[in-house]
Amino acid sequence: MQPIRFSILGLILILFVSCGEQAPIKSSTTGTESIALSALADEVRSETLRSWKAYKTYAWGHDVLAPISRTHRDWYSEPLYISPIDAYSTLVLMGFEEEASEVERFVVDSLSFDKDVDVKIFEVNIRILGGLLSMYSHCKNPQVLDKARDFADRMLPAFNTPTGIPRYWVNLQTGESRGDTVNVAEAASYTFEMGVLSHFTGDAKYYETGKRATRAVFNRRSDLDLIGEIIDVSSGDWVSTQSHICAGVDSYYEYLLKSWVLFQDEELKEIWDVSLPVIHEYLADEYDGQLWYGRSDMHTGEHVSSMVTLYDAFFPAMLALSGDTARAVRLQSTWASLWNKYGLEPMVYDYRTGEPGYPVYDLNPEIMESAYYLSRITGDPQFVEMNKGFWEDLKTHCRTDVAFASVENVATMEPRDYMPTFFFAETLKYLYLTFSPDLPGVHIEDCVFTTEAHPFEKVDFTDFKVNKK
Ligand code: DMJ
Repeated sequence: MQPIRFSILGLILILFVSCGEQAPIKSSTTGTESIALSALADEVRSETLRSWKAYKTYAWGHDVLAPISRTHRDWYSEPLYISPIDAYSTLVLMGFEEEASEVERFVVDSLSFDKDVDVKIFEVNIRILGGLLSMYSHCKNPQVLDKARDFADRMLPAFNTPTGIPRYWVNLQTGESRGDTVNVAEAASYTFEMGVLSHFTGDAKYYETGKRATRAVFNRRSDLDLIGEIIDVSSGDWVSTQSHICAGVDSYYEYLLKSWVLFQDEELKEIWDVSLPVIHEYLADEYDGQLWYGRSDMHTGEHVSSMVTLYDAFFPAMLALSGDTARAVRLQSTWASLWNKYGLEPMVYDYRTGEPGYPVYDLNPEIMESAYYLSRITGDPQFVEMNKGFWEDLKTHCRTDVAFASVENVATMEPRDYMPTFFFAETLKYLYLTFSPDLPGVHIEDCVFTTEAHPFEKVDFTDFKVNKK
């Protein structure tokens, strides 16, 4: 049982430190309902502006707003301006062009990545590189693309390992990297941002780097076609052989599918097609009348743990995007029942004991993201209703005088003095999109969203040619 203990400890540490073919969209809103929906969209929009103003008042120039003490936090010894870069695409989508332009000007005029700080390669890829690329795709300012390329070039030395899987940390100034043990999400969630950068710059090296890391993980799958959880970037040996779709693995699967949808790269589709059936065969767990995805050993396929994370609620969206609406609907109902048990979700939960493993709720988006995808793909109003309910709960338990705050414990709703950057990037965006069904050009039929919800229009990638099979 040793590997299981290690994995759960690893998971808690991770949490602390921090279109396939789609069914046509069915519209089922009546006139009155659409007025009610647009009122909700307006409310989300004005709450976003209120939170943005709080960020600007109390945390401008820094990474994150601390919404209760009304001050700021930085991830490292020097700020990298993570909240505004992450918020930009949401500000644009909601029509806050002036606020977005201010971020763009700051990025171009005042932000330098020439800083002697070690950054977490996974986190900065999805938030900073992804944010800058979506900024460029909107504003088309070549200086923004230069910033994105400069940032990616500072990330690349981390991938200089025998396996091609990046080390955990890289120093933005010296390129020195460290941390030989990474989880699968940290190992291989780079094809999307790196592919976009290759497409925009015409330089294939970025996408090739991302794909090499993805192949390195897939090529180390077991005879059952399962992958593990934690890997050594030098030896390529599995450090934890626990297989799951939870935090620490999630975006690896997400990027197989989404990179295929955006770039039409057959190789990624083939990896997804090998991976998905064994997820259903070995990880799916029918328990107490509900569908869960638990944890199994990658070599034996035996179930080893029923500890799940709220991040796993990204999976209904992926199932729906890949065409498996029936499973997506069932799984979403499992997650909704967990949310409704508390009124928010605990970050870690054991579905067999019914106890939280880690009771924090960090304003995470995944359950709302999946409700949004299902609302688009099925047209069933129950998913809009779901997001209405989640939004009500967020306002009840997380809204503060100036913005929104995470919660230390979903049983007590004790607030936590932190508003993560993905609250701007993802949570508010998916709610707004759910309540704005008629907004043109920004929904999943037209865009593919990164794991941090930065949108890229499919039409811009129809001539993607880099390193496709
Ligand atoms: C986001 O930062 C990304 O979606 C990441 O891939 C996992 N989930 C968090 C928010 O919960």
